[in-house]
Amino acid sequence: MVMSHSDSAIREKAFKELDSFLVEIPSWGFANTGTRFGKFVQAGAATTIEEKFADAAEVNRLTGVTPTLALHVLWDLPNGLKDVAAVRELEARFAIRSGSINPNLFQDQEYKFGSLCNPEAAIRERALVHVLDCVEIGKALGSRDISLWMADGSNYPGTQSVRKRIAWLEEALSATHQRLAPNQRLLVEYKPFEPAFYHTDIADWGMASHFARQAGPQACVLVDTGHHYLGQNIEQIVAWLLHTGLLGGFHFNDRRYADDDLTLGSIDPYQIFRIFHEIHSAQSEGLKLDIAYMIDQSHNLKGKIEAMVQTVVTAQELYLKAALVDRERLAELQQSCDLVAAEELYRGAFWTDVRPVVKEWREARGLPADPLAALRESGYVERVAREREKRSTVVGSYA
Ligand code: LRH
Ligand code: MN
Repeated sequence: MVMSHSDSAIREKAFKELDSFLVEIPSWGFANTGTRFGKFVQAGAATTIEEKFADAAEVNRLTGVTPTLALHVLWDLPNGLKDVAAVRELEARFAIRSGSINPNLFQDQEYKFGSLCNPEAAIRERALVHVLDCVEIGKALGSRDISLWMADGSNYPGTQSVRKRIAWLEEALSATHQRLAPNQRLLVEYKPFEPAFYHTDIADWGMASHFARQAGPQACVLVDTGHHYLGQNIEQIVAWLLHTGLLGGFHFNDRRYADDDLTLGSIDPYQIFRIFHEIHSAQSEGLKLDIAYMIDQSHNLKGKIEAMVQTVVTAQELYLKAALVDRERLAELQQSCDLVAAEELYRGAFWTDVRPVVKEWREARGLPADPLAALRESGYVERVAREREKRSTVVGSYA
């Protein structure tokens, strides 16, 4: 069903929804990334934090909804607090603010048997020092969220004490919570497996919820859409986190098999629609929500800036489709268990082509009606590829 422009009420609602929807983009999404089987280098990929801010500014110029850039500390601030002044300068030059601060507890050799859950107290201590440094970097940059994902786990049964590791992590997250500024949040990200293939210390939403509650009121749960077993009902998990007041944010991406980190909506756009529906429902029932919508993808084959713009546009469209569900009518049909009518109303919104009204919103906001076409017309990708090809820097590790 194509939305007709005459639906001024819907148009007004659409504009309001689109005005409120901001997406945070990851610095590592602009860098050369790959899999364990290799990395296909793109000449125009960003390798310096300056280039990552420049690419983020281009995405924000085209979409108008990505004012913040998620930073991964070891990759973007290798000298920690000493790099804050330089990042502040980049923020001012590119009018892009630093977003969530991501500690890196998975790269160093000493984290072979874990970081905050490592049996060796000295290694746990050093890992905690890194996380506390990230909290201070967040304060110095005015970033609200400390977004914590850990690779911690084991590969073989009997080789680690799962319960001892739970206690060590509780201790570390409480110490981290105590260090937070009043406006800061600790986002606890779960992942069922990889790189650990027997147990992962924060493997699912239940464990992440426990650690968040146990750490304190400024801790909540981050849902990476790629961090679920196939067949898991992710929107039900979102409904639970909304109900328990623990939903802090999302890492959006798509997958066919595991944590594939593909572009949002490329495999199962209906999944993201179902998630957004739970959020819009909670909001329409008066729940006060504070959700960080973030992208976490690795663009191994697609052009990195193109993939980022495509992802932001897809997120806007799916967010708006879900916002247009007639919730009042749906509640009646749910109450009367009129299954087919309820499903047709719900799915009908997903079938709705919102692209015309999103284009109208962009034009009304002085933005290019078609950001992807505008990117191609801008020649930005070709220009930075020429500029960056000249530099002879070696390509770094993950990002
Ligand atoms: C782990 C993860 C985490 C990031 C990393 C780049 O799979 O989702 O959020 O730190 O990807
Ligand atoms: Mn993630």
